[in-house]
Amino acid sequence: MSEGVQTSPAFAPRVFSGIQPSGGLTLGNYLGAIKRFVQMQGDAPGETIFCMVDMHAITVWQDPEALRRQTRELAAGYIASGINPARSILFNQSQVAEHAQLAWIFNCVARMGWMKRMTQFKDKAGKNAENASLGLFGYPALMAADILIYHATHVPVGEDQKQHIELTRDIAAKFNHDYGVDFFPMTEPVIEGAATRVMSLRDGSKKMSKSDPSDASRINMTDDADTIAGKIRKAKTDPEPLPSESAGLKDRPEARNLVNIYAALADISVDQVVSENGGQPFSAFKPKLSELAVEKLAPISAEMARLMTQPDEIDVILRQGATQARTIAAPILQQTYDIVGMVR
Ligand code: AQP
Repeated sequence: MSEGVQTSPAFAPRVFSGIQPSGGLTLGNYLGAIKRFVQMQGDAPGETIFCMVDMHAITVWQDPEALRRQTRELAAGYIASGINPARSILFNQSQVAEHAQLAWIFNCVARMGWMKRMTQFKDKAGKNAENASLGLFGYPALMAADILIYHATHVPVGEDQKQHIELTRDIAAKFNHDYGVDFFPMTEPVIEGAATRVMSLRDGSKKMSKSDPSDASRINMTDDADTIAGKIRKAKTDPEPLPSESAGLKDRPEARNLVNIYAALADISVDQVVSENGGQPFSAFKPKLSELAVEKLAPISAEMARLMTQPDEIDVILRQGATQARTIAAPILQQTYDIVGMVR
């Protein structure tokens, strides 16, 4: 079991997480999410459920053909990284209608003021919030439904999703309170490791993101060795050599980011990275980081490419996963409807 996972006595432990097929997978998604999903698949005592959240992706414009390709490529990324459809439930969100059905109930539980405080909405809507989709505003209610339709107790995520998990708990608590039940669990976020917030290679104050207009800001899981090496060579740093202690990374966001990435890829601590490389200039550290990144990512991207030659097989896996997911989700939705007072 992963370090941060403590089970609630009232609810059986169950892990859920999702990723948007809103672009190609990045190193941030891999280190902050998928790599840890794979660890939890091996360690967690209950079911592990992983999703391609295509309904979240369309909260901003997605070209239909690109969305289909990105959904299959994300499934290939999960499988190539080690998610085994025989051990975890793997599917795309739109095939399990219960997510959207529970989201409607939660739209009626959550308050406008809660949504207005969400930093992801403010970041994504930018200055033109009036023109953002209603779906983007309601994104956290759908995310709460993704989690709670399985009574998931633990959600591994990157740091950026912490606020949304807190909102999920607020929605669960208000639903339980309003209807006088103890029906939805207080889900725990699991935010662990050296790379819970991988930053842009061009700007240490911005998160590495699939939708960043600059391709140089991120490492894509499909990048080849030369592209990875080129992006790391050009990654922004400062002129100082690496410190010998992790405290020396304070106020050096770009340096800290590269060290964190190294630690997460090598499965060692940040302290170990700096103690082994302290005093070196970045011109010496960057080639080491490139070599490590290529060693870890090349087998995954080769397997993704192989899986993408068989899209029909990916679709079969997703349909089977959706059927399994529905066996858990459908009774929970029916019980929710009963609690709310819907006649059936
Ligand atoms: N830079 C990151 N560092 C660590 N974890 C990250 N995650 C995303 N970026 C980083 C984690 O990946 C999971 C899936 O994220 P998502 O696709 O649902 O949405 P996101 O967080 O908005 O990711 P992107 O890449 O920034 O997508 P776009 O550009 O479409 O918005 C989550 O667990 C997230 O924490």
